[in-house]
Amino acid sequence: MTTSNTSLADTTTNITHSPLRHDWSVAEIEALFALPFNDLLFRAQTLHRQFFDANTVQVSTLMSIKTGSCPEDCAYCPQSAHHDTGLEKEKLLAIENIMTEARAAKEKGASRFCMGAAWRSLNDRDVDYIVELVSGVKELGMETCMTLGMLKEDQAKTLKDAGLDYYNHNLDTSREYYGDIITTRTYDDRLETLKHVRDAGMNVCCGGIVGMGEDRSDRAGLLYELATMAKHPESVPINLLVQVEGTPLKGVEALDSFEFIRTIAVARILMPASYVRLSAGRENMNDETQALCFLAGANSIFYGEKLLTTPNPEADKDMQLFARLGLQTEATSCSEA
Ligand code: SAM
Ligand code: DTB
Ligand code: SF4
Repeated sequence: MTTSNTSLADTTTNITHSPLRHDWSVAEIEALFALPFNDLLFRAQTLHRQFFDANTVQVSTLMSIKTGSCPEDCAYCPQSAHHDTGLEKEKLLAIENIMTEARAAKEKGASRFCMGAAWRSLNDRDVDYIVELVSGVKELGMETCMTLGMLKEDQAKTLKDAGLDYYNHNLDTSREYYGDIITTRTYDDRLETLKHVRDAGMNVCCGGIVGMGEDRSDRAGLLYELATMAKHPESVPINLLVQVEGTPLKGVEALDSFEFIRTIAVARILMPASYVRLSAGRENMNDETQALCFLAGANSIFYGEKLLTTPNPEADKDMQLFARLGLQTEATSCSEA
């Protein structure tokens, strides 16, 4: 049998000595996707072990600090004001309520607390509140992550000075497919915020969603954008679309589980030093699929019964799965950017 692997051989065999690559081509990435499943997983797991403890998973708990009525039209999102999803919208929550959730998350074993707001962009009038929140959660000894929409350069610096460890801002899909999913802001808007985050010295958390009706070339295109950044995102969340009634993507054909696992494996190979997070969508995955994701190099999850607005597996269920797989949770993973 002929394979297209030969041209890829030296991209992952000499891994101990090779620096991280930032010059991937879409064709090379598509060739990785096309590898026999066992070869792909073996390659991803081998590389994973060069950079990480293969039996340790970082766990982050997510909380929505401002829910619903977002002006953006993201076709996947239950929080967009453009879609009638029946979601109860909420005002920005009181800091003490958020701190109570953060303490509970810490007690259950989360090392990072991620806070999300259904905003197009951070408004200057909310910056003091956000800064106070970051300091409060940091004082608990947890890492902090925020996802608040677009940031200006000075806002990114202020968040960094406040001690924010990570900023999450996803590219979501390929540049080509993006316009089918979101029309109210551009791919370049997203990249500009990511530049501000990187320049301010924060860790970048950037990934996307699969299972939105895109094809494999779009999944490769998303990973291409991430893997060719001058510095890879420290954290790469791979979300499987959570289909929500009332969103335009409700009813789209479900992605084959093996294709999801392949996406994780390719992300691991392209960005071997980054945390690859098995993100939204675990509620609809069986234990075996999740185990294969860990084998493919996923080493981070969202932990706790809720994502932002949709359900996530119960913490106890995740702990049982970790015990069955002999996985440990990581105490802290924060590296200074
Ligand atoms: N409004 C901010 C923004 O869009 O950057 C922050 C919050 S937004 C909900 C954060 C991310 O959640 C999105 O970029 C998207 O990748 C993910 N997301 C939202 N709805 C989702 C869904 N139904 N399934 C999977 N991921 C989803
Ligand atoms: C990310 O990549 N996934 C998280 C987090 N970053 C903010 C959000 C998932 C949201 C899933 C739909 C919901 O619960 O509203
Ligand atoms: Fe708003 Fe973010 Fe949802 Fe898009 S993904 S609609 S920007 S909350």
